Amino acid sequence: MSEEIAGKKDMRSADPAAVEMLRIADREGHETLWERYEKQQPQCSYGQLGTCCRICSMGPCRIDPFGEGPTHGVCGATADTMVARNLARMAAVGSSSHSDHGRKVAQLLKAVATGKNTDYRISDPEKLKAVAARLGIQTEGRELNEIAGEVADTAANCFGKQDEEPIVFLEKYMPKKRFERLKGLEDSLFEATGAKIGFLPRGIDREAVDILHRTHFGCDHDPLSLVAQSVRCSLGDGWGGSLIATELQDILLGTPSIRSIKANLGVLEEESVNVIVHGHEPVLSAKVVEMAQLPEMKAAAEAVGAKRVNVVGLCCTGNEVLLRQGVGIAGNEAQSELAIMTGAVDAMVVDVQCIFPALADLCSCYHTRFITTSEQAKIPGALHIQFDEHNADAIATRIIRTAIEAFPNRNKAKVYIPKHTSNAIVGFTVEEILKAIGGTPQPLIDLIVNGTIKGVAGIVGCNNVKVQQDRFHRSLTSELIKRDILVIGTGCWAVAAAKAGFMDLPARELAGPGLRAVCEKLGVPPVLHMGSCVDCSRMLNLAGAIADHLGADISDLPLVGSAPEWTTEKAVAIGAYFVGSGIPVHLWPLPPILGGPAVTKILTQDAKEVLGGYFFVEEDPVATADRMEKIIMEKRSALGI
Ligand code: XCC
Ligand code: SF4
Repeated sequence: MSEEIAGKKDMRSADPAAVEMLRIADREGHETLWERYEKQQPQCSYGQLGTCCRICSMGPCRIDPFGEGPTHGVCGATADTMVARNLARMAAVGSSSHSDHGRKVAQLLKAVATGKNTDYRISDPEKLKAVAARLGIQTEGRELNEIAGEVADTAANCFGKQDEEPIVFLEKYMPKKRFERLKGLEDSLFEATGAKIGFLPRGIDREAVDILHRTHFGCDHDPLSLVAQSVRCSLGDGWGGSLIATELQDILLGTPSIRSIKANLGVLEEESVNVIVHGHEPVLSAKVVEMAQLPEMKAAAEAVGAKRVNVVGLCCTGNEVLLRQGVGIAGNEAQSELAIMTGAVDAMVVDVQCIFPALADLCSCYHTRFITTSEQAKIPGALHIQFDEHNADAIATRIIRTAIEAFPNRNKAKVYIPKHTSNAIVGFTVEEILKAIGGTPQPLIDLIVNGTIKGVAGIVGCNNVKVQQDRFHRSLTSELIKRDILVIGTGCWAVAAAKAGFMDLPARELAGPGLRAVCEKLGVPPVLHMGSCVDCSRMLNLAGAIADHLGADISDLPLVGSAPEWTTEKAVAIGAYFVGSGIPVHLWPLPPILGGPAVTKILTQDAKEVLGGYFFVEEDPVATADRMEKIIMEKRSALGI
């Protein structure tokens, strides 16, 4: 390979561990997402602009936004209708993924409360009581199981209730001013137009089904109405499904506390049986971690010549076990294939979401067992070990034994583990943040008011092959902390930030003087890991706690969001519920909306007035940081600080 090509190929990732592994991939002739992406070029520009429709069988129809060719689909649909319908469906799918995860946790809590499940227990009674109190559920003089049963029923009701009232979780958790604003918006739009447009979700499932209905052939064609429903459905995710997942997982698996972990491929151990847990639902992965520590598992590993069973995480299931059990994390989304190529992974165990089907073929080139476990995520070529939370201990044990059995088949000569790991201090839940600053949001508010910290940026989301892996995450994060903006976040961004060392104490040196001083005083890094994708609800809760404490709306606060390498429909839902909650959100790569001028205007301009939150796009990390800082400064001056 010429030096120039090699140099270009190294531009696939900003993470040195990934770059090392990609060189191995090239040498061994393994295709990764980067090569498959090349083969997809040029990608369909109608798809990129959002102006293709295949909702009915008279299509597919497409509209050239530059005015060459047809201006309407066969049914007469405009480009804006197509864009808005496609966007709404993305929000519905994203919300459904998070929320269906939340539903399962609610069902598990109910099963534990009624004694039907004995593999799990109420690990955090304090959190249970706090959630119950928030929901207005009586706790005094009641058994824990009784309270848990009622919390679970209340959660279940948010999914399936049939009346027109907003779901209880949203009503009780959303700051008062925001709730009133959305309610007022519904009323004023009705007065102005005579048409019903809703923002407050009536049922988590219902709002997703509503989108499936209204985007059926021949229903809603109005961009504003479709965008509003996308926001409503997404709010049902952020303040409903995702929030339920977070809160109830804390009750069942424990509320995370601040701790140190290691991040990057170097967490794999050459002499141990390595099991990677990948996906999103910690109900299984927490068990795999727990069972791996049993003495008989260690003995079984030793019997095949290994030191121990080393469970590590990837993506958001990784974030979950990292937060609660201190497990190391091997990487984010774009690293899943690279981890297998170390030749040191004995089993990759996956549950749902963000799992490349390419992993099946790749694992077959190694001794690695690729184990699917969810009814909702089966992949041809994988070994399926059906997970059942009522038999969790036994199934987790079987998974670990499968990995141990694979270990002797490792081709030791081919094992290569990049030595990179970074230390990361993680586990900044709202509870932990408040504890660290003395119990109320006031000290944080004071720091913002006196300008020591200018504001807070929440960064979320994925890796995207269209952006050099982790580059946007890294540059944007460092630019923001340099400007005395506290950075919090979740998901694959959090893994990128951990790998880059931003979550370790020395990263304070990279922060501006104000933020640095605060971090030194509190003994925390300038960049805070708040969890997995569903834990974006923790960011909403933090924003809500500050807003309620001040009697303000979230949209008044110097807060801003970004999804700089977003990939999935879940990221669309997250972006939409941030915007619906009053937070301006940066996106890159371009969302597929630009072919619809009315939709683009609603999301990037009109929303600012109506919701307080809005989207903006920007390709360059420094320019993005400039823009985010400007937004924060505008909010500050509006507050008179
Ligand atoms: Fe998936 Fe949550 Fe995105 Fe990563 S960050 S690629 S959604 S794993 Ni939410
Ligand atoms: Fe074409 Fe209309 Fe059918 Fe879409 S719904 S495929 S625009 S005819």
